[in-house]
Amino acid sequence: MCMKSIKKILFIVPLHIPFEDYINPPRNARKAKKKDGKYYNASVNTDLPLGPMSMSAYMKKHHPDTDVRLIDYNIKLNLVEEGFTYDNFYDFVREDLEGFIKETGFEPDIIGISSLFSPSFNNFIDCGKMAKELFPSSLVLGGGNIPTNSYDYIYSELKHEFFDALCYGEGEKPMLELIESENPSKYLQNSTSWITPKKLKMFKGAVTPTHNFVDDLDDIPFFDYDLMTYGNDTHGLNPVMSTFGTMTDHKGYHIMTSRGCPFKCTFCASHKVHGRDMRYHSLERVERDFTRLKEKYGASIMIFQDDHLMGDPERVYAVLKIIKKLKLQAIFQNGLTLYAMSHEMLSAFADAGIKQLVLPVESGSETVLKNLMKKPLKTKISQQVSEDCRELGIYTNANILIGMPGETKENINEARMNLRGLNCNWYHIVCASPIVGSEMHDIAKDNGYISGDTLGADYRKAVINTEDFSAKYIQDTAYLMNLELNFIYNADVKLGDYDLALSGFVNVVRISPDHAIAYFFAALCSFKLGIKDKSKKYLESYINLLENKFWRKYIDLFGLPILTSIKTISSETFVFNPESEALQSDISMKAKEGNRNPEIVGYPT
Ligand code: B12
Ligand code: SF4
Repeated sequence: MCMKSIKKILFIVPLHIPFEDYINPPRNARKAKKKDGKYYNASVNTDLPLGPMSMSAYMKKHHPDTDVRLIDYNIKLNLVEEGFTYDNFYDFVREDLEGFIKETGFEPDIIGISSLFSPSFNNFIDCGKMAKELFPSSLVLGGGNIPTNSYDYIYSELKHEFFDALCYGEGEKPMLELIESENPSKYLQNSTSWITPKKLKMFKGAVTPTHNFVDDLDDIPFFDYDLMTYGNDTHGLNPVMSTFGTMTDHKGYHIMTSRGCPFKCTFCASHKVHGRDMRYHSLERVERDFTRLKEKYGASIMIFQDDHLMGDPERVYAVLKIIKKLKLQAIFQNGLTLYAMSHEMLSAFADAGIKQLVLPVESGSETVLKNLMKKPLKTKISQQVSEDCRELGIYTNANILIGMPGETKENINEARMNLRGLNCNWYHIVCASPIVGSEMHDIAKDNGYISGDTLGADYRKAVINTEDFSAKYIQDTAYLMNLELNFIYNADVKLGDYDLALSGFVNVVRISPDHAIAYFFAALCSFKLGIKDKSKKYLESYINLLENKFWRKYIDLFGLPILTSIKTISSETFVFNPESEALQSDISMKAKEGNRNPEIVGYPT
């Protein structure tokens, strides 16, 4: 094929989570009932696929007649209202794609499949296989984090040669060069941005692909948001939005104003695609993009996907001014480097109307932060940021990882105890996951801490077994810490901020309608706020779940009251006393400042 004739490109975004997890959602996933009465996984993230949108814009800038389409199976599956009758993802995609061709008559010259997340690995492979079957004479390409890191595994071990080439790192320039080349096979063979099966065989696996970045990010025009032909609101169904309860509507648009991050956190693989050097869009460009998103698409929330927005603090002040000027809301999904979050900086966030921040606290143990995560962060900085946010009225969600290779049970316990005093509003406790491309993956592999197929693992599923702990221990402890920090030792309850606490618990029962412990604490807060009828209703739901084996285990562990009747509700109703040794293991906690209202939340006595 002469590439000068290439006009039609179809990007496909596979389902981000394992198909099995979509059909049979694990306990800790959000679920939604479809019309067949069955619960499906509702944790399918539908963030806008910025990679394909950026590549499309870049190619069209140079070749305006390029016809690009995009199918995002995350959105498609979220939109399925009826039940799901397919046995596997492959069959679903095949039928859907055949329908798409019939409907549009679109015959792509290139099918580019984008895969960022390890859990999507098998779906990425299914899409490649199916694309080659349906379009044998088109080029089938892969790009994103997974192909960048796993090209050798895909070609040499799995022998999946239905991918004609896999892109290494960012794809704007490699895709442009490809569509401009006279001889695509020769170009793919010679370019160091692409890995082909032939090249790998020829060099017996010893290829060293290189990044081919757009150095000045402003050379990439306004991203091709029009690719989202499902209607620009569909990604607003994104479950991620529900963690940002402070937003007043859901018109969120994803943006990335910089690329790169100089840090070397061992659990991160981002540098493999975007490199470690910072590149920024100019402030003029940022303002133009935000204005266009607001005026043309009706966007009201800018969802920042930058890896390291805080790289240049002066620029951050200017970006915040733009947000304020345009009267936009903003979400910073990836967490912001905490050492850069001085009181002055946080005040600027508050002044720009930012009401919620994700704090990448990562661990409550400084040993783990320094030695195992290589994260330049001290617990006292997290503490300060959390306190300043409270003072400024910014709601905080802290991200915590446990189960790093080398972490001991003592480290985890130390982290647990320290985090109880941190006073963030909500905690996301996840299991360290060996994501391909990260240093931690290599450590886990070299030491035999992971075995078999760990590609499907995301942070909800522990897969690392070391001399110090089993994966099951990490999975169970992560859940226990989630219950402890968000409920038993909930900072808002502790500090008497019952309104704020109640909103968190109500959010939980909305997502998990059988969450006994959330009902108990929702009842407690409603009672404290004087909303007695609501308190009674929540308590009824709690009582109805007392015989549920899963919850009873934790209810007994935390010493929550086994109520039989709720004729009269008083403070006494809510007194509880965790008796488990595990929970009492740090008696010193009860003396710590901030642990107020012990008679209500039942600290270990
Ligand atoms: C935004 C983001 C999210 C968003 C969703 C993004 C989306 N589009 O759906 C949210 C917050 C939901 C998210 C969730 C998770 N994320 Co995330 N996320 C990111 C982040 C910060 C930015 C992605 C992005 O938009 N980049 C901007 C665009 C321009 O770049 P790009 O997408 O990479 O595309 C470029 C290249 O990859 C390439 N390319 C991409 N596709 C294709 C296709 C072709 C054909 C070609 C040629 C090239 C090509 O060219 C593009 C243009 O340059 C990345 C880190 C990073 N900086 O990339 C992590 C990252 C992708 N996430 C990561 C992880 C681990 C997760 C989670 C598993 C974490 C969790 N909480 O459990 C979940 C997984 C969710 C799931 N299974 O559903 C890891 C993935 C590593 C891995 N091997 O799995 C990354 C790399 C971060 C890290 N710490 O290492 N994430
Ligand atoms: S986790 Fe964040 S701060 Fe650490 S290296 Fe990755 S992008 Fe940078």
